[in-house]
Amino acid sequence: MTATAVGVDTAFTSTVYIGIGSNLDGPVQQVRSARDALAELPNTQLLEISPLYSNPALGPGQQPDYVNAVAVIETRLEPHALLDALLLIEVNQDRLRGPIRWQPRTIDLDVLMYGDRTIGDRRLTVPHPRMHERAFVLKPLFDLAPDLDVPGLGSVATLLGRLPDGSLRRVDDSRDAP
Ligand code: A4P
Ligand code: MG
Repeated sequence: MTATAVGVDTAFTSTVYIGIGSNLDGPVQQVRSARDALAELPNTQLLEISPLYSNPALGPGQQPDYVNAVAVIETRLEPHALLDALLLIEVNQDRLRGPIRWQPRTIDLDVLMYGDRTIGDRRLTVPHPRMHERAFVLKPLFDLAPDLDVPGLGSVATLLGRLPDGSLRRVDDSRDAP
């Protein structure tokens, strides 16, 4: 059963929030492409994507600004299968990985939250370990789910309230992507 055709039986699904970021090769279009790819995942339904926000890169050297957003899905994919699917979407969008951390990238897809589960193994840490420090994650997450609690960390609203969000600029997504 595919999500797009008949929906996903929510008795067996988890609600998952995915962080989306891009600062290379047309970031707005990259985010749109990732959204479309999420909508095509098997046993998954894309519920909503947040507004898009442009903001300065966190990382080494001079980098282009990022466009960030958060998507919420209902999925029957288990966490590691979902991670594999996200990595494949990244590959399909020409994501290259170099030796330096936090280099510019065409697309980055992070599992921010997987239901109320906490996961900590070699491949996956959930909730995402840096999400509570980042307005470019918390603001779009708040837009989607203002009452959400992050397991072990507190409410999104409280976490966001602790951070300056002055550097986030909402992208007008109705226009053609640059
Ligand atoms: N991994 C572990 N937990 C997770 C998770 N919850 N979601 C592992 C996704 N992956 C997770 O990721 C490295 C490995 O993390 C994966 O293979 C997976 O097994 P990566 O995508 O290859 O590398 P990365 O994203 O550069 O690494 P890192 O340290 O996770 O970076 P972040 O925290 O994702 O930050 N500035 C702005 N303005 N906006 C951004 O979106 N993003 C980053 C990357 C830096 N600066 C940014 C932004
Ligand atoms: Mg990543």
